[in-house]
Amino acid sequence: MDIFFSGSIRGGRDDVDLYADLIALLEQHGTVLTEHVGTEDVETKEREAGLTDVDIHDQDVAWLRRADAVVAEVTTPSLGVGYEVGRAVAWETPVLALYRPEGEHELSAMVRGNEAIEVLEYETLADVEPALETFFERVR
Ligand code: 6K6
Repeated sequence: MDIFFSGSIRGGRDDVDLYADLIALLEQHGTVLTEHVGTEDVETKEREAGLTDVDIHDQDVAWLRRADAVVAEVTTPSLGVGYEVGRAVAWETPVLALYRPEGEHELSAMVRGNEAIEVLEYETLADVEPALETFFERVR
């Protein structure tokens, strides 16, 4: 099972430690293609590696196309996450969106109102674990 984890980068990195914890949970269910989303200094590292925005876009879209499932943390609004979720839906790839309602941003109607996207409202990682079990049982 190839899993694409989507989380904010230029939209804001407040949740990067949570992304790393979520990626660790996802690794129990398959191969996470986008571990870098949970890496503290991803932008610096990738700039040092000489990656352009075109490289990043093309690589991420190729991983997204290959993924069997997408899990997106959508609490911090991000254009890139919204774009990835939209493309995954268009390809009929199953999408689970994880959202913490106590955050400062209301979830977009384009996510919550999309019946092809499963939305989990949660507070802690303990709430996410059983939802992942159910989601991956359905996707497999
Ligand atoms: C930028 C310049 C040099 O290196 C970087 C690093 N940037 C990214 N690296 C990898 N994936 C990225 C990068 N920027 C965006 N993404 C993809 O978009 C990831 O798959 C995330 O899920 C999503 C985040 O979008 P923004 O709009 O919050 O950046």
